[in-house]
Amino acid sequence: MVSNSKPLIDEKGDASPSRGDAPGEGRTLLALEGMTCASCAMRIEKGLKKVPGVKEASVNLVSEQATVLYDPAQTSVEQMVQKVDAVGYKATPLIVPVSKPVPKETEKESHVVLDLEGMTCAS
Ligand SMILES: [Cu+2]
Repeated sequence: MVSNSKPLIDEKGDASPSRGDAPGEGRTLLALEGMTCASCAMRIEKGLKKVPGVKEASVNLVSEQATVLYDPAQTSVEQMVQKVDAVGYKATPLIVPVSKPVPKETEKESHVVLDLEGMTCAS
């Protein structure tokens, strides 16, 4: 029953970075590039709000960041990034979902990539 044909993205958001939110809600922060004025910010904000599953989006022109509240069962950060791209800007997720695709090739390399989970702050 899922309209999304890509099965790989993320598990249902149970590991949402923000505790205390209602179940089925995810929050993400996107770093934005290419905005020059308030109407750029508006355009991105409108675009994000059109993504099915996005409940709330707010774009900060000064910090060049977008805060998005969404339903992880309906959408993913990938789709938000693609939407921002579609309206002509660049977005980079600052809070990456737990299951980021790690290329298998790294296993053959001599160094090890540690996938750290559960971190909430810098200390
Ligand atoms: Cu503009």
